[in-house]
Amino acid sequence: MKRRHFIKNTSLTGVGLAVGNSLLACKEETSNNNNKAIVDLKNLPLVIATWHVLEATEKAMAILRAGGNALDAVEQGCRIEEANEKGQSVGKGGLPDRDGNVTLDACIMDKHGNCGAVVYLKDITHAVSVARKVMEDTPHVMLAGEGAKQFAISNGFEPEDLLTETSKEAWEKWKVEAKYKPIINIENHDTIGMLAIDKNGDISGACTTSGLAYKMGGRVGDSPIIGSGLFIDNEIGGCVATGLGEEVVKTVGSFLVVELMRQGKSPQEACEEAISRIVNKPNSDYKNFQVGYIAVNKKGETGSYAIHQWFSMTKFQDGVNEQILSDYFNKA
Ligand code: SD4
Repeated sequence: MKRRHFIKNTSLTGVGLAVGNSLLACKEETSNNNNKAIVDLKNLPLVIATWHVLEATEKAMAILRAGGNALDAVEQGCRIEEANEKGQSVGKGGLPDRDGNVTLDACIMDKHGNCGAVVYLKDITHAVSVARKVMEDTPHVMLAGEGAKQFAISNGFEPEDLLTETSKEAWEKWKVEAKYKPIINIENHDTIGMLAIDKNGDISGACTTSGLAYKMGGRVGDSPIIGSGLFIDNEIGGCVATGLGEEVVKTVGSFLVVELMRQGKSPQEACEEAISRIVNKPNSDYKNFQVGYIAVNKKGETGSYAIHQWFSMTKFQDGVNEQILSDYFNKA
């Protein structure tokens, strides 16, 4: 059940270009099981993303401010980091697997609950856009490997070598000892998960990554798995994850956060509870890996939480685009 009330606010007329204001102040009541949210759309649009990605959120906000929808915003925002060769965890310039192959995972989800994903995609920079094509132009939700690549090429994506000189050098250095050990906040940095709410109050999200550096050939993480790396429920909110994907998958992290918000938790409380499910497992090895979540609810409230220090969220709302350091569990 969903009811909408549009209240014309004449005092805002004429300042429609001002950041954070909309010509119509709009209230929306959503009700779903136990949760009821009164949405005040004057705080919108907003965009949040994992880590320090000010250019990506800037791009997404430009689309939202121009009246674009949340789906276009998250896709275009993620593409900024995919094209950024300096980011070694996403798109072009991503660190390779043990055999020197850069393989990408990405997914996207819209306000209707539609989703698309690609896994183990080689030679195509904009994995998030291929994921969107899977969602919109195929009867499937996920394409893998060679099939995903051929689908991308047949849709006009140009194949290119994603392994840059810098990432190749790092891999060659790694091969000397060839020890696989995820390093907290280092090899995870820059994987991008993004959530946006547009001026209509509709939510979309996307997630794109080259996955963990020096992973086994064929390994797929949480990022392209709907419910783990990303989940959107337009009645409730959205969540994206970053960090050691295996641990996120084991707790179906992003779906868990959204369901906790449905039960009435704030985005911050929901992210904290999802992290506690990981660290409180018997024999959890959490001291040796990082997981971080960011979340937004239908009211435009946000939260972020991680196991370890130095995880951050980039948030663009009310004209302010800023990096916000997350609170974290491991304070010992
Ligand atoms: C993965 N979760 O492949 C990804 C990596 C990541 O920030 O998010 N890094 O496990």
